[in-house]
Amino acid sequence: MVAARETALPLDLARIRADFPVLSRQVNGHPLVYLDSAASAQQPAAVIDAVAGYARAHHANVHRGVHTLSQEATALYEGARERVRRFVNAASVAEIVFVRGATEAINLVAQSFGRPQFAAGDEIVVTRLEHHSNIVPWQLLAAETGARVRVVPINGRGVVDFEAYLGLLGPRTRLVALAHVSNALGTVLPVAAFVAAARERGIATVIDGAQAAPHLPVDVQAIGCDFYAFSAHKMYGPTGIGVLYAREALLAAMPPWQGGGDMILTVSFEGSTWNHLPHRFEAGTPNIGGAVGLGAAIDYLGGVGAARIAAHEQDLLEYATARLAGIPGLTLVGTAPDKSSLVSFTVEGVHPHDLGTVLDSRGIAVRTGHHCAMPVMEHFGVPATTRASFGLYNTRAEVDALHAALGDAIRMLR
Ligand code: 7TS
Repeated sequence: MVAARETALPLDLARIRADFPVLSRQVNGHPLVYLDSAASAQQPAAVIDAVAGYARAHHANVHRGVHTLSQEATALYEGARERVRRFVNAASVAEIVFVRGATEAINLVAQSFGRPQFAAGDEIVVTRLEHHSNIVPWQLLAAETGARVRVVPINGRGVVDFEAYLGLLGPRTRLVALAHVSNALGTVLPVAAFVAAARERGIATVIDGAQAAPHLPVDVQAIGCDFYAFSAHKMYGPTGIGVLYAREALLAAMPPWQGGGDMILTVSFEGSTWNHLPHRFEAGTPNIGGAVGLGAAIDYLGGVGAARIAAHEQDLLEYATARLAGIPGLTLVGTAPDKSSLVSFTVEGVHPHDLGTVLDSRGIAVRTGHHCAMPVMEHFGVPATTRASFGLYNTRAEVDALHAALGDAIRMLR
């Protein structure tokens, strides 16, 4: 992918790992092997220090403050917005709305873009591999408006059926919502092609980029989408902060979704007027420290380099795939040709939760369960999988540790 186009020098993993304080801790008497970055990635000292530095020296409420600290806090907060704009290549900071995370971003689109416009019989198209946060907000919207959610199928490898998708786009389709990368399967979707087909038909597009932002370069203008959602905590930033990118023309026409301070220009009992974009969509005191941390995470990722990160993670993915495929009774769930850095699997005769517990006793953190993607589990006929997901700090040696521990755990549990 990108790594192939650019020269990607290998990462200096010892240096990278030293940037992440938590990676030096022991868990249950073993060095931590953190393979759950798809749920929440660890934070480098640069992020931790940026958040603490803000709290120590600059904290105050943002906007409308004449005093020095308020102006510093505002500059830091708005500086983070500009970093996000550059990170996703948005045309303007007016298109960058800070939210709690991907979940809130998608709910904002459903409630503020969808609810006022959609009517009975309108259709919302999602794919079968979506995280619940890109399904349930549309179901809620459908219940409120009489619209219908239609589902694009996936195949046995976890690839979304593009022909079936085209077949679902009809005169009543108002919106398409799809993941850039699947959290349960790792599938990378060719989102630009999906978006182009929707745009040709005048259909709005929402991309759930929660699993893409940490791993792939994101260019919202190249993708061509109307909305793009992601969370800081999956890209080495803090929890409680995320981003909705929204095309300015659409955002300008959307009613506010929450009312309160900061989103207004004037308030009177005769009626209120709304603030400029993007502040109209940020009611109340925002997560200022979180935004500062997200800005630091973006700087950190930029310092390491997207191409080098992608190359390293692809290497880990290929290595892990080959090693795990050699374990008798282990079945990989999600084998798309274009995959991001995680392996999801089942082991015959062993429950994922038992497996996860034994791995934890060896200091290895994996996630087990339905990964908030129950329709994916249903498709593959499994209640749950074990998922090992990789970040830029993981090593082949950690994959070896996983492999060895899996062998022992399977012998113990069968
Ligand atoms: N979309 C995708 C594709 C995700 O993977 C997640 C979280 C979300 C949306 C929601 O993000 P949030 O930050 O708003 O919660 N995924 C996972 C996961 O795979 N394991 O734990 C959370």
